[in-house]
Amino acid sequence: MTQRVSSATFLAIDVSPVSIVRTETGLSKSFIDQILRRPLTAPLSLPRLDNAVIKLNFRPAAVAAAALAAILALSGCGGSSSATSSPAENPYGLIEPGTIRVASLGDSKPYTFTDAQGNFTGFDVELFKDVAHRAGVDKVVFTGQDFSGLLSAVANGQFDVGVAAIGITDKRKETVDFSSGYLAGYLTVITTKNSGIKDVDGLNGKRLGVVQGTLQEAYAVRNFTSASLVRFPDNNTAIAAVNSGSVDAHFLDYEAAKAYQEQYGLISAADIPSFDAPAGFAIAKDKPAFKEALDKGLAAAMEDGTWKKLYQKWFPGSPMPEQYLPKAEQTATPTPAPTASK
Ligand code: SNW
Repeated sequence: MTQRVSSATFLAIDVSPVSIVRTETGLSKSFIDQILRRPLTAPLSLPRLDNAVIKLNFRPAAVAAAALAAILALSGCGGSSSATSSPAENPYGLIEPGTIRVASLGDSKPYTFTDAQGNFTGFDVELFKDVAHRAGVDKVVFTGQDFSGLLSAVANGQFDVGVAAIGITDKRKETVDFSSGYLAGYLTVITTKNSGIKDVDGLNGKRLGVVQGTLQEAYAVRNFTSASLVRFPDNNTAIAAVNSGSVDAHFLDYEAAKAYQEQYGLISAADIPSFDAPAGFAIAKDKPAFKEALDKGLAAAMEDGTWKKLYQKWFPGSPMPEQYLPKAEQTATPTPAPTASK
């Protein structure tokens, strides 16, 4: 997908006094004159100046800057290039056509994390790249965020998608759309070997870490009312606090908990099912074509065994949720149709 197809069109303006010296944009001089004189905030419908490059010979600078800002804003030339590209060039409405910008996490191993070279990898990362490829996009750029800011960053257009084991909930659907689900598992409390915490009752009166904005935080607020919650921006900070003893336990996703247990000799005190909130890719609400392409890619990755291969690679030994396996491998018998009453 290319960003710009035709050669640039030039518009030169001398704004002292405000007058148009030359226009090749197809807009009449009087129309542009009108733009330059009107309040910058008033609405106006203007033909889009796709591919236009605007040159100003400005005197004084402030007037010129204001005039340029007005024209760029009105013509859709100044912002992200998606505003100027046609649906054919940018069918998914991406911030930059041909590139998917992903908001993610650098410390949620093995879901999403950065390796020794600083590259994003993990189950969610590899699955997303595979799905993006099926949707025709191979350029996928991951950026680490705090979890708490991730969904709003997607919603306000800083990223095309959020990928970070993000559980689909009705509450979150108020902010973003989600692809179909691709992972369902547990939320886990981990602690040190000698904390004495053996189950959820053991959390009474203890300091429990949660990452801000997570389902763990919401669950703990509702259910661990006798624990003191300590909110962290990310898992690494929370685990450092567990290791230093400033909190007694941390509540996070099952597989990430497992990785930290192996790394620091921590133990699991409780696993809480979160199957009602399977993880999905978070997408801004106004991108139905993008969502459709991701859903189609996900379904194909599940049906041809790619999902299963990635699951076994990143979560070895973990129980496999059957609903994402190829249909032929799903053993669960469907609920029988209701029979006539006795
Ligand atoms: O709800 C689970 C889902 O069932 C699966 O186990 C993957 O994790 C979840 O989506 C929960 N994840 C948390 C959340 O959505 C934390 C995400 C994170 O720390 N990256 O809030």
